[in-house]
Amino acid sequence: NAAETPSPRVAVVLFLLKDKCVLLGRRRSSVGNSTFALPGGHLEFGESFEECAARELKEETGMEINKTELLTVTNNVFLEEPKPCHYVTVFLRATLADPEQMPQNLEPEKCYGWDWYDWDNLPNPLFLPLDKMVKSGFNPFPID
Ligand code: 8DG
Ligand code: MG
Ligand code: MG
Repeated sequence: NAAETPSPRVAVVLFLLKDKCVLLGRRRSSVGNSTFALPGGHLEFGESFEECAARELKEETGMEINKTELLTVTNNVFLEEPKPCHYVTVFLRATLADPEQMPQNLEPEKCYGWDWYDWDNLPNPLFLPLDKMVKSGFNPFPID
């Protein structure tokens, strides 16, 4: 029954890099509630990945980005959640347009708050798609 069969959706999420840190927020959601996750959300019709990342970061934190680059894509199936869902998740990285900008929690119904976390000392628990990447040895920082 097509009306009851859910479809995979595209999500775009952002490693916002600042020195050795990334921006994470603790989710308030039926999917991954209370876990630490990247800023991001659903790709809208007609949008580029870069536009989506910039829009979601602005909506969620008020901040603006520079130098957005595509990193990788993962397939994330959440069958155990109250509302089963499937995301093709596109990961980008960027830096702040103004390094002095501070994150505001502009969607407090979806997030307990944003903060910078040292990549070598990430908080727990991480949202499962991010946790899998970290455990596989993925590193979002450019090699210099
Ligand atoms: P929107 O209505 O603003 O478009 O969406 P949102 O409310 O911001 O959605 P979201 O849950 O933040 O992101 C959409 C999906 O993206 C989420 O349900 C699962 C997937 N996703 C991952 N990894 C991550 C991640 O690290 N952070 C976020 N925010 N979403 C992620 O697979
Ligand atoms: Mg959003
Ligand atoms: Mg979001």
